Amino acid sequence: MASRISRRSFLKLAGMASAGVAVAGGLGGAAIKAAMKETVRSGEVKEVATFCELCFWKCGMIAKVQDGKIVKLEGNKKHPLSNGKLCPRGNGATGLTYDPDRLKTPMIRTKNRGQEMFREATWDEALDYTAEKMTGIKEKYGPECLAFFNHGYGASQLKHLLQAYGTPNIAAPSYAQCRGPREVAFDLTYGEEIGSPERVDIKNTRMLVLLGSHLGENMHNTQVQEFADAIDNGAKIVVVDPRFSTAAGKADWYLPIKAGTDLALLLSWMNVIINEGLYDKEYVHSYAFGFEQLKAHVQAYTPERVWTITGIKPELIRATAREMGHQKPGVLIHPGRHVTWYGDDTQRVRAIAMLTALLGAWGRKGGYFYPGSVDVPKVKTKTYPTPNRSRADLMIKNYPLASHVLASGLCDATFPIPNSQCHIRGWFVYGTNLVHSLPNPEQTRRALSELEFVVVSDVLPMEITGWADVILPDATFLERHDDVHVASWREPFVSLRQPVIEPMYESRPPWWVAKELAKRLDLEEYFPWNNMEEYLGMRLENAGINFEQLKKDGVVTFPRQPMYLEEGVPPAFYTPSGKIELYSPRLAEQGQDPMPTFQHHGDPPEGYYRLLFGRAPVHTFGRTTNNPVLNRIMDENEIWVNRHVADKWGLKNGQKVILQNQDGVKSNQIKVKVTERIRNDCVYMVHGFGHKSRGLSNHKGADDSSLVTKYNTDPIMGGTGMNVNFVTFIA
Ligand SMILES: Nc1nc2c(c(=O)[nH]1)N[C@H]1C(S)=C(S)[C@@H](COP(=O)(O)OP(=O)(O)OC[C@H]3O[C@@H](n4cnc5c(=O)[nH]c(N)nc54)[C@H](O)[C@@H]3O)O[C@H]1N2
Ligand SMILES: Nc1nc2c(c(=O)[nH]1)N[C@H]1C(S)=C(S)[C@@H](COP(=O)(O)OP(=O)(O)OC[C@H]3O[C@@H](n4cnc5c(=O)[nH]c(N)nc54)[C@H](O)[C@@H]3O)O[C@H]1N2
Ligand code: SF4
Ligand SMILES: [Mo]
Repeated sequence: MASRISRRSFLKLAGMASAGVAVAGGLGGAAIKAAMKETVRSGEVKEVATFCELCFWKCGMIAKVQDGKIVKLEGNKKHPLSNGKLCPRGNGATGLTYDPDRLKTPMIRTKNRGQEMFREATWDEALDYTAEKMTGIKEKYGPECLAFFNHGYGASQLKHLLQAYGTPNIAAPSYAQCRGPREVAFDLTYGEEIGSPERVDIKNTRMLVLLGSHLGENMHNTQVQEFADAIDNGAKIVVVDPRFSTAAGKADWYLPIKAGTDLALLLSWMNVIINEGLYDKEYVHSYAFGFEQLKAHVQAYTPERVWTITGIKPELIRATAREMGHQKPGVLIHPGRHVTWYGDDTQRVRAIAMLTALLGAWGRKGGYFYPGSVDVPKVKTKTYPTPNRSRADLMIKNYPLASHVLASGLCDATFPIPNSQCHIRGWFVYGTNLVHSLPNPEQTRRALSELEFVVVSDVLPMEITGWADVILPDATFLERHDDVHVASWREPFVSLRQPVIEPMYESRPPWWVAKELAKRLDLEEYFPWNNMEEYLGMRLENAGINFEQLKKDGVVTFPRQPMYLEEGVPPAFYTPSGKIELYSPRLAEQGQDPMPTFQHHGDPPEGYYRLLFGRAPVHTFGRTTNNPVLNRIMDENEIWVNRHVADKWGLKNGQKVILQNQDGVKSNQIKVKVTERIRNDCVYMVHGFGHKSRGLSNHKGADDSSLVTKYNTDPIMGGTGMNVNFVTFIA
């Protein structure tokens, strides 16, 4: 077990050591600083407040602009998600805006789809062509046959356009490939989703339990800052991970679990907590439903039996369970975010929700709080048409509990399905590199070849843009207005994105594209404003928010409301029974197991290792791995290999290998990292490297998604569990 390190050294590891001194801060600060100070500037420095989009956390940011160039980015001290700090990616966001590889003009395909051959086009040409194809699909097949894939805040006005056009088939990979199972699991148990930013009281917790969630590598700014606070406050920390993560270095207990067995551990913890009477009896008695069934259900999961499943010794299972009982109710079993691991993910996260209930930690200080909210209604426009056909991803039929459309489901529906109501004919893609984010990329490429029309809005020539018929070069977040971010949080707040500089090249903001397309699609009535500033003015005025002040401050916060049951929040649970549902009648009705039951996920065959993947502090998926500023810090990924495994294969640190998965698919070359910090039955890499697109400068490293040919579908909500692939070394 590693010794505990201090808050400062933790923040330093995570690259955020310098409170407020953003650009020079922490990991690689000097490199970022060097990259941004290439030219000496003399003009006045102007400060513009906005919020970051290098990931989806939306931290408040202050940009310093001199002679029309962004010279520095800092965290906004007034913004509750940044508290004056940005993570290393936010610090290096100018690397995106000033990336020489950026898409500079609209383009139209000249050769076969997927061959990455385009000619430059004018905006009029690109928009006329897109509108003509959209009209064609609507007339020939119906508007439902156009799917809109999106990720990120820039999509809001385009989403409005596509809803006005009449398609219900709107999806992001952040649901079925990320947090969908978590939202469904908590909704089934408490009648409420977790949402983002997560309602987790990390800074006040007495005990933090992380299953996978690799805070410190997963750099969601506020959570990393609060993790450091928790360390400072002496919170007990348990990290469960087959890999000794950055967070594991801070743990009192590190549990090197066999991948895919967390559900057994969770059930065993509940076994100990119930059998030793360590649960919050009053809370469970007053608010929960199905305790007796749960008690009976967990009897099979004794620590001795679960040891043989997870590899975690019974005394360690008992010691950590007892500590939870001792520290309750201020215990946070973190719900995770990227939870699509093995296909039974809703059940695993339900076990997290149930353990939380036993500890009385939902609605309690140090557990899950009730976030305050503020109402900022959207500007009213004409009502959207009602689609004639149901969502094409078939989820209404197969996954009635899914609360959002499944991106993977829309991809499936691009192939003709017998008796299907809707067969997708066109894709409108905004800010998502589907070839790298959906499982089984070969199937995604086949879907892309089948389509009648593909339009992609992006900022870089990514893999997905290579498949477009029309490419629309988006302005980066530092060059545009988007809709306001209305956030539920301890203190609810409203945050503004506004342009820091003018859009470079021929790039244009998405709200402008939406409005221009609306003109061509006869949908102008839905856009009764001339520009985004006018739209925002209308929206904010309706909500009584001073726009001029917001432009200056970047954020307006509203008073903190009671957050905990102990502060008087009424104990309301929005399930059908009005109670916390430990036993789930809704799952039983759907023919699903009303209680989470552990299932084996198979062991790797001889000579193969389970492929795991995650995040690096300085990158966000593949969207930053071409960023010249961030690449000065890390420009390729490595494959983590246990020392004994490396010895067996004769692999040396730094040597390059090719990985091959169970279906014979090979990766690019990737450097070996020989380490004791991972179990010997799995290997690990950071997701997002190994780009193949010709227009990008950085092709280094390997791409995990090409090896994810297999996935297990979550029977409850259709999420795609992707940690089920095995790889071996072939060179
Ligand atoms: N720097 C950075 N931060 C990010 C992002 C980014 O791209 N870059 N992306 C953001 C997004 S969208 C998301 S969803 C989150 C994702 O971040 P998390 O929700 O933290 O992601 P996970 O997939 O849970 O975490 C990967 C970790 O899980 C471990 N793991 C793999 N299999 C198992 C298992 O079976 N059991 C256990 N206990 N552990 C396992 C891996 O070893 C690795 O340490 O990060 C967010 N933050
Ligand atoms: N194999 C594998 N698959 C995964 C994951 C994994 O770890 N491994 N993680 C899963 C998770 S947690 C998530 S949330 C999803 C994320 O999946 P995606 O959202 O698809 O993430 P990226 O692959 O980074 O693709 C982002 C795309 O948006 C573009 N982009 C960036 N900024 C802008 C902008 O301002 N405007 C426009 N128009 N485009 C922009 C980028 O250039 C890039 O093409 O992937 C999921 N899929
Ligand atoms: S966590 Fe980092 S990349 Fe994400 S929004 Fe905040 S500063 Fe930007
Ligand atoms: Mo995600």
